[in-house]
Amino acid sequence: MRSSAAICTAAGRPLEIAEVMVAPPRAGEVLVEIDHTGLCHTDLTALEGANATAVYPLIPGHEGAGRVVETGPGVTGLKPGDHVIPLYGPECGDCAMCRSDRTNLCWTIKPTRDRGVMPEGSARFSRDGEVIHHFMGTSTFSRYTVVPEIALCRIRQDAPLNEVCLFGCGVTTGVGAALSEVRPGDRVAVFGLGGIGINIIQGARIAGASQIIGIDLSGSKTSLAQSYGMSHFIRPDPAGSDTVTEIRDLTQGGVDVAFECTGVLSVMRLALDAAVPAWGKAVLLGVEPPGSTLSVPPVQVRYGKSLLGSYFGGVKGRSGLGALIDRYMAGEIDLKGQITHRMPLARINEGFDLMRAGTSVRSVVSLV
Ligand code: CXF
Ligand code: ZN
Repeated sequence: MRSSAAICTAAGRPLEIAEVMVAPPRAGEVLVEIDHTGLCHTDLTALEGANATAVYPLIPGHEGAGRVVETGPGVTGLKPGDHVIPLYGPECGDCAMCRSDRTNLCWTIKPTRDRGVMPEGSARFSRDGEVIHHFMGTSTFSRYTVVPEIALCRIRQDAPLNEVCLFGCGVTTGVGAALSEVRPGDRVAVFGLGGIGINIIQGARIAGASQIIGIDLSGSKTSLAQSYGMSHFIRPDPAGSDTVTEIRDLTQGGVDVAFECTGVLSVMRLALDAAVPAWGKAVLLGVEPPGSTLSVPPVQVRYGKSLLGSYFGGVKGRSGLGALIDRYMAGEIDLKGQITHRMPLARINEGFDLMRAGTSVRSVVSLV
């Protein structure tokens, strides 16, 4: 079938809005009509040639919500009309990772996903006979996309697709990480107040943190961060200020949990240093430049600090996302405040301009 889509033809080019052909779903696959999609910084890495899994030309997008149009042979858990969120991290349900409660990762289809094709080995998108690759297994910048059944979470029908698309990445990543790492009364630091950082603040408040310190070089997100629960803000002055000392002074010695959402190695080290001795945790979310290594004083770890990471908020995509969406529907999680811009697919490049300029938190694009 025909579908309008935003295509990234090569690194460094603006997205091309064009019609593509979408082939029918094969075994275990599902054709989904995307209703709305958010724009995430990881999509920008594909546009800029900084994503190792980007195979050009490709259709980006991984923060969408839509409805099932058609199921391929062997699909048993979904039917046309079901509302779904595509998952860049699938849940097959029977690999060692899925069977373990220690991780939410599932690598069953990672090799093909990271080559821009379906698990069977080929792409469903084409234009004038040329193959167009998938991105992150989701390609939500196409009105119609094909996704493996194991990478789709069925959601309640009353959840508004033009908002809950954010659970496809940013909200789940941030709120989920905070809910799994923060205990009531904890003092928390969040380095980087972008789309992930502000959702960590929101999650830390829900988890009952007593103090939430936000740290960012720009002051543009402070009022949103405050409305989500930030109690203190530090804007480091690159020439001189000592952020770690400031955090220790505010917290009588350090935070229980420090979240790193910038991907800058020196900030990762600050997060570990800002964690309280003996039990403080530094949780890494930001993506480092390829091949980087981090240097840490082992004594901090020997005396009890931990350095850990978080992926998709620790949420198992198909079995765990529904509970988080229920908390949104119950009014516990806010989405509206972070949707700073809305636009149709035809204007998606403006959304990325806003992201580059740091003016937006989340832009949501309508495909219908
Ligand atoms: C992201 C989530 C935020 C941290 C970097 C990886 N995943 C998808 O965009
Ligand atoms: Zn993302």
